Amino acid sequence: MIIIFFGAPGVGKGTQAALLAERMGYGHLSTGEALRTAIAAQTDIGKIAKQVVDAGGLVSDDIVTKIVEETLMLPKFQAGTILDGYPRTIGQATALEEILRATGKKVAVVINITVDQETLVQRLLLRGRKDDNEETIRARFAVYEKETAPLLDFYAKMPNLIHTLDGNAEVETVYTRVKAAVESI
Ligand code: B4P
Repeated sequence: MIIIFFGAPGVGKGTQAALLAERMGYGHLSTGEALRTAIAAQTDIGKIAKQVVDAGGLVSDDIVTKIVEETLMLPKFQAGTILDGYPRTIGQATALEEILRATGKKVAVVINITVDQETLVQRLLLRGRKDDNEETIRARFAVYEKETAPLLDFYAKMPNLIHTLDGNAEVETVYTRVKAAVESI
């Protein structure tokens, strides 16, 4: 089962994906986390990704898709797979379809979490990660609108795939909505 967590920066994709993975025993891949790990370890990918992530841009489709392809083969990901923050472009979504076709798998649900933008800015400033300053946050929102939001049209062509839920509530309340979406598959 492939579950995609979708939404603007800070809607809680990572928070909800981690809870679902822990409670359901599924594999959890956050491409953002994978890139931050590569940056900290100063690997070749990390060196390329650092400036892009710090500026709020998107790392190239080839790099993130390679990370996804390798991770999906791990045993932990066979019972269930949670993709958190991937795909983020039409190119990534198309690449994912190809990877899944080759392994006979399909996306089961796209969980689209929504929260108004000003609440998100406050959340991210509070989180205070290196890429959570106001200028970078605004850049990430602009990238989201231009590159990532159009993916909703991409997945809307596949019947009943998108479950949109309100992420503007306490973490456990949002989780009950996430769980209901997964159980409705
Ligand atoms: P990500 O790591 O995916 O981070 P994000 O979108 O900013 O946050 P997320 O939605 O996961 O929010 P979270 O749960 O942490 O991306 C970081 C960067 O990596 C990108 O800008 C890009 O450069 C790069 N990248 C990642 N994937 C890529 C890809 N596929 N292609 C290219 N580049 C890629 O929650 C945010 C905060 O809110 C936390 O502090 C949390 O505690 C809080 N929070 C969560 N839920 C809450 C709730 N219900 N109420 C109040 N606070 C809440």
